Amino acid sequence: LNQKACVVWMTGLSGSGKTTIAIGLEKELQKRGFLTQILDGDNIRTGINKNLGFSEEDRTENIRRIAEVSKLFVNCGIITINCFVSPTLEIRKQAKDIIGEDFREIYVNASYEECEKRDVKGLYKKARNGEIKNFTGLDAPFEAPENPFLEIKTSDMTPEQSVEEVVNAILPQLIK
Ligand code: GGZ
Repeated sequence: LNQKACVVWMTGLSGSGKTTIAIGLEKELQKRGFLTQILDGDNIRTGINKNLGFSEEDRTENIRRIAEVSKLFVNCGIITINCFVSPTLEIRKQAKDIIGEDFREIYVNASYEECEKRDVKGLYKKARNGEIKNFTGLDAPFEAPENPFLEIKTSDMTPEQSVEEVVNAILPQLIK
């Protein structure tokens, strides 16, 4: 087999478009015969990380466990597509250190204002009203990656264009 897996690590604000891109990428990869697994809050924070919240300490532990799980997947040839806010340089460095050379960081960039406008889940409104504390970009930090593998500015593109850019960047990474 001349294929190798990697961890596609998407970082960005809530509502920036990580999951939308992940679903599109997964579809394109599966079409080409690759095995994939999406990891996001919906399958991680409800299960293995259900004891964790959004303090800095809990986010760090959240990302540590996710990185360890991703490493197991990638070692058996499954492309892991991760959608986590993973808000700080330090938290992503931890992930990178655990995963090693297979780590591919994608910055899904949309401004706070843009994400607040979208507010797909109504979380921005709740955060604004003080119903959610430690909300990333408001009263918890988000540090943009300094040197990501790829940056996607989702407010300048359609979801289809974003997916296409990611697919074009990732496909060559999967050949041995
Ligand atoms: C940020 C929060 C918060 C707070 C709940 N801050 O759009 P979503 O809903 O589906 O993505 C966000 C998700 C963030 O979880 P992560 O595991 O990705 O975070 S981290 O990497 O920082 O550990 C959002 C929702 O959970 N959410 N409260 N306070 N996002």
